[in-house]
Amino acid sequence: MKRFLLLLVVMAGVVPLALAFELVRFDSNNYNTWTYTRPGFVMTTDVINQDKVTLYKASNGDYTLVSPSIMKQQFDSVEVKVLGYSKQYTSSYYDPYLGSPTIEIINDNGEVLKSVFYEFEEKRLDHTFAVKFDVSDLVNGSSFKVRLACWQARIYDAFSVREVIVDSILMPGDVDGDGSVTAGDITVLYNYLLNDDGENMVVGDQDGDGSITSADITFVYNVIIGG
Ligand SMILES: [Ca+2]
Ligand SMILES: [Ca+2]
Repeated sequence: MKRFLLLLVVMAGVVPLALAFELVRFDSNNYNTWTYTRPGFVMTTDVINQDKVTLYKASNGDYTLVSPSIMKQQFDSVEVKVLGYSKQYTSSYYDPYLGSPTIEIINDNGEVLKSVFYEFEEKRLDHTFAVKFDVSDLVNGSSFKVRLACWQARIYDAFSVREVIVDSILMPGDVDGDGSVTAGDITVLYNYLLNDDGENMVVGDQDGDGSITSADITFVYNVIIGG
């Protein structure tokens, strides 16, 4: 064990401040598992690229975009990054406030767990923004979805969604998700490497290089000695 720790010290390097892992994505190449509640509308790569996935309040209901189910794992927060367009922004009818989207975390029954109204202040074509949600109160292993809506928008204020990326934000080094970084996190990784059963442990890839190796143990060790 002493030699093991010595190896860790030798491998010590720079510790990034935050870790983010992509959970789900919506764009013209990744949309099949997303739900767009617009009757008769067929979502294709072309219609997404033409900014036709518009969110607004229609006479036959609200057009919303909902992510697939996301399993809550060992992470405390998620970041929802959105790129979209307001094509009617030069119209005198266009009101950026009305076209502002609401981003929600909902459960599988559609009940709202968290909600943020992201206010657009400028009349402009493109809107890029990110909203962070604390999901530490959700039980690990439970599932949730992300819903985007423009509850107040009319057709003139519609917001078209081009891209949505939902990232999990991890506390660097907290492999077991207990809220602190301790030797226990190294033990979890160490045991994983010893008994590699081929299962995917997303949070184990602490340095984000795509695989779980001794470098990830080093990463956690650096967090401990650095903090
Ligand atoms: Ca921990
Ligand atoms: Ca790694």
